[in-house]
Amino acid sequence: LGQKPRVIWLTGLSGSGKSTLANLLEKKLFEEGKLTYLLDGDNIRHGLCGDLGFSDKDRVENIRRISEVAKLFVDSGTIVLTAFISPFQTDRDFCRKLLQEKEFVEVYVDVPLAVCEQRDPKGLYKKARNGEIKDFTGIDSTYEAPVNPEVHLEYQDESAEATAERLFNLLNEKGLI
Ligand code: GGZ
Repeated sequence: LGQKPRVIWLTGLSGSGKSTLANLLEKKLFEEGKLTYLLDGDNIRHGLCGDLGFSDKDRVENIRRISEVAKLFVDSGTIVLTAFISPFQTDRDFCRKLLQEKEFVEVYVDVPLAVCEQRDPKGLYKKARNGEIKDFTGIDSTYEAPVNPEVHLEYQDESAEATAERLFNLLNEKGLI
């Protein structure tokens, strides 16, 4: 296929734009003739992980299953993009350890909580503040920012398209895709 199978793992708060960026990145990779697969809440949380909620324990299991699936896709030669909050460093490290060196690319989509809360595209932060949703990441559930990500992507005051382009270029420059 002439491509480097790997996992591009986006982590960040709810509303940070992970899914949007992953979709735009996937488009760019497709244009380059790469075989990709995007894992996100839409195709994971309704099916494979439909039995899981948002307790710490369920999030750990969610990320464990996603990691195992991602590994299978990498075995098949695919570039996997994932877009999950994945709040815990140990769980992201679990996926890293499942893979070979350089096959796990951790991308920190760094958007301050206040900005995510301002964007609030689904009104979930408002509900979390009202107590209608509990265990909400950043409000009453922990988010551990990556300790040493391959890419630290700050994303504010810029369009999704421009940010995705910046991400694509960063990955290219670092030889990660
Ligand atoms: C965080 C929640 C919660 C709670 C529902 N906490 O912005 P979204 O809607 O589209 O993305 C969030 C998504 C998070 O699912 P993940 O599978 O990525 O989470 S994790 O990696 O932590 O397992 C949000 C929605 O689900 N959502 N309740 N309590 N996000």
